Amino acid sequence: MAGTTLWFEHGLTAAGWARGVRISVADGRIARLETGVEADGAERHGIAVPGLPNLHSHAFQRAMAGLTEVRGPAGDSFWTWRELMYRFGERLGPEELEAVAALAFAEMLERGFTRVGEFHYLHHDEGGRPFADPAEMSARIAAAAQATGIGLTLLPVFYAHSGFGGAAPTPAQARFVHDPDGYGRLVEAARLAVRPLGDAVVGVAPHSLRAVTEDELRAVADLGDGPVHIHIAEQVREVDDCLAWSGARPVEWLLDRFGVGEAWCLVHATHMTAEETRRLARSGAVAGLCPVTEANLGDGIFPADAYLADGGRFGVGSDSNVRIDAAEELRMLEYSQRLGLKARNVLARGEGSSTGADLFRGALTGGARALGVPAAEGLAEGGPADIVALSADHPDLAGRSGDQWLDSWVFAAGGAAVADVWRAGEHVVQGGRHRARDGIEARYRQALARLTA
Ligand code: NGQ
Ligand code: ZN
Repeated sequence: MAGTTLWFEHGLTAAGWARGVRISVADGRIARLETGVEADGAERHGIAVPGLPNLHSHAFQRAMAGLTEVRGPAGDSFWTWRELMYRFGERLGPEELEAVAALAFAEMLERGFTRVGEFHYLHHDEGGRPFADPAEMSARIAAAAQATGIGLTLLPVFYAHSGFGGAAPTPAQARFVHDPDGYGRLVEAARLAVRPLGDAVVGVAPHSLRAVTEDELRAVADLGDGPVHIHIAEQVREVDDCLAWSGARPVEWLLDRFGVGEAWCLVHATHMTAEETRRLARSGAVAGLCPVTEANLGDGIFPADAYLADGGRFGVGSDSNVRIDAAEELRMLEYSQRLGLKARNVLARGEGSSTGADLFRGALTGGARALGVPAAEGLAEGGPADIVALSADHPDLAGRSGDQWLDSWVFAAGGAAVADVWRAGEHVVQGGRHRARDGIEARYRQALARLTA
């Protein structure tokens, strides 16, 4: 992409908002960023902001969006949803995974996300037998990332047990399971599989304290030099089971035994005491929040108010992909706090500060840390050319300026405000639509026809 030059009416740079922003792209990065300049023949666009990291996704679940909203025989919950999700996942082969992931990744780009942390655990074939290549399914995730252009932080999942204390996995979990040696081979193979992407990152992901023993967790956490992601305290039953097993709550248990720091991302640290909240905030780890999925699954409300007051870092993820929209995750995060606390502008950093803008900046830097890439609060020379252009013509953005653009994107316009997206300098979304959407959709429809036949 050498030679591409873009011009924006306004842009959020690392030094703040600027007018007349000209960006020269080389090798996927911002080689030069000038402000207060005329377009001078460069392509003209609206309001440029950095693309947001999506720190937690299970791409395959995109294909069951809307299919788990029928009431079952008694007490629908996260756990009854999980049974349906397992059943859906059982039929997905490599071709279906690639097709579904490509649609999910294209939609992430269309809605403002430019890098995804794919927490990937469908490793073995439909019968639970390992493929000849342990990274067969991981390679399909990589192929979907390549086809769409999204940045990939691949998080191969280690899964070995069905509950605390090393309980044997259930038959429905057969596709996920490794021993630590097999997992080591998977991570090696996954590193090879993502190499063609150029700027992919590979981390490690012990699934949850339910799925690993302490020794396994130590072995897995020691394996990588990248991010470590884990599901932690999403459900009240999970906290109760952990207490019954160990006498400690999940976050407490983890912080007591492991050197949880900047490399760690604790996904759905929903249920914490005030003390756990404070300790997690001070650890330097990132809380991985997935507000839309957490609402859909009835998880509970993360104590974001206290956590941010203690200096905690966070990012957002689309997780189950029942909806894919960066603005919507930030909006839902704030709205859950408003509903719980009966207050407004809960997560703004202070008086006079914009809630949408503060959430955006927080999720930008926290998300980057969680996905193992450098973080900045705006577009900057040397940074990746991962750029989202909001439409200056969208009526919800009319008459706005500065942080009001972010507030109006997050709380009013939502995803429809995203006009163009560049990822590593490639113009992947044009006029709100991924450039390969037609082919990706056709392949997705064929996969869905097979899955639902
Ligand atoms: C997952 N999803 O791995 O897809 C999980 C459900 C579990 C969320 N936690 C399975 N949202 O946690 O056991
Ligand atoms: Zn998850």
